[in-house]
Amino acid sequence: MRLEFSDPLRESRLEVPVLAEALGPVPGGYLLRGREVQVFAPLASKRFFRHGWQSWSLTAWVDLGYPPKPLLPEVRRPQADDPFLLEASEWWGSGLGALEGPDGKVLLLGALGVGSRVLGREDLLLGRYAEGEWFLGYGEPAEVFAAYGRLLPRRLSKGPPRLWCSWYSFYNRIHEALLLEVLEEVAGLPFEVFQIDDGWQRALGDWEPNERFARGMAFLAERIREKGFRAGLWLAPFLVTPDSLLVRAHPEWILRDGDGRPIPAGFNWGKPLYALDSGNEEVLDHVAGLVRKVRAWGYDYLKLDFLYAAALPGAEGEVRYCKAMERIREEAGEAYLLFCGAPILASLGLADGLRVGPDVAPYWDNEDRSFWLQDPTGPGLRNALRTTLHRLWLRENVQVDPDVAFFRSRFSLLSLEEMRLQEAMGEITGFKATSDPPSWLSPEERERLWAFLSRDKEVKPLGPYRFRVGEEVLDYAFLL
Ligand code: 9PG
Repeated sequence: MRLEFSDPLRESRLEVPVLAEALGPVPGGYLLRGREVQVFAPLASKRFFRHGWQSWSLTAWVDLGYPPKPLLPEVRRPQADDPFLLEASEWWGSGLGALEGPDGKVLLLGALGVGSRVLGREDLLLGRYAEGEWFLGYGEPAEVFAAYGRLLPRRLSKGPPRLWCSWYSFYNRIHEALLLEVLEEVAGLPFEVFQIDDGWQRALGDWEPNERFARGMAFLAERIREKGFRAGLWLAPFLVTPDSLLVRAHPEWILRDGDGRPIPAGFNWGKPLYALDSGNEEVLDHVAGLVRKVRAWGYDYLKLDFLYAAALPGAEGEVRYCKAMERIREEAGEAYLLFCGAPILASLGLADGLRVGPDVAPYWDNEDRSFWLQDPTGPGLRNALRTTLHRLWLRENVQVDPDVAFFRSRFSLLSLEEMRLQEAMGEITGFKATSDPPSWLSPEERERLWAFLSRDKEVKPLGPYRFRVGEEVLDYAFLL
């Protein structure tokens, strides 16, 4: 069958042969159905929009003239992307894919449900799916992505948060006295949330305070609320390390392959990572109990991290992921849920906030990792900005988190210009976070942080990678 896209204003017409069941036109394109759909693009495309699986996974226009490079080391693949995408010899994306024509118009094939992948070749988009519906759109990129987004689940919570998060200053070296000190420093700044990140728990899997939090987590939540903030806490509910008490108590809760071997969930902190089986009802009861516990401690902003673990081995696990996250959503009630390391499309409608890029860091790029290890998911402003920029079209569906902005020159390799690019991303998304303790800032830096938190600048898009933010024009095209 041939689908016709016409643009009456410019008198252009494109006929696209497709192999799929067509369900009819929708604004901006057509609905298709099929476990496999093939779209024969008459565009001779050089570039493919490669959409990564989860928050940290590469999302960018890639050059079809070069095959994807294998990310190294192999043990880190499960935490970088849908492992299938990283092992394929051709360019596949998660959930959607688009080809760019010579005139800059794009042809986009995107799934409306979960659990799909899209292959891109110069003249083909091939979508694979357990079952379900697809959107096929053609036209100006901003319009096509917007038309697709309108068909995806939405959950827009009240005002994106302004928060202080402990990670990008102290990493996991946090302790009670230190956080109480920072709490004194930030009191009076217009933050809404004070979020404790990784470092408070005994082990991944053992979600009780470690010896550095002697008075417990409820005590800290109370101190945080006394200062007028909401208390936020980091959890990785489906991730475990083999040395946790949980794994020793419940080895049967680990996600395993047909031969009974644990399905690898990655490697970090010098340890292999495993996933809890999100298809196991006992695991879901346990995770729901964890959410209930931290809510009872007084935390109503939860950063739920490494959520891809609940969807492994990849796209195939997304239906299971959605059920697990629905359960968490129910248990969490009114709490704000920030999903991180999370399968993107499968999180829509469930998350209040969604991290849409890799971690930032107080440096631009770690070239050893991005170049020699061919890993575009490592921490650094360059990787974070690149993927975030290519997911801004999701702003109509969920509050997108571009990760924290830096204001400090202390303990940082970032230039002022680089910091500005990240700060402006906070304005563009409305999600305003930092990890800088005010005591690390010079008076001018503190002034900038104050201004960032206390008023929103006017944002005007000037092109896909150019924005006017207040008085400033920011151009991100150089980093692509
Ligand atoms: C805490 C951090 C912060 C951060 C999250 C997440 O091994 N890894 O591949 C890996 C990736 C990301 C990562 C940590 C490890 O960062 O994005 O904001 O909460 O966890 O550990």
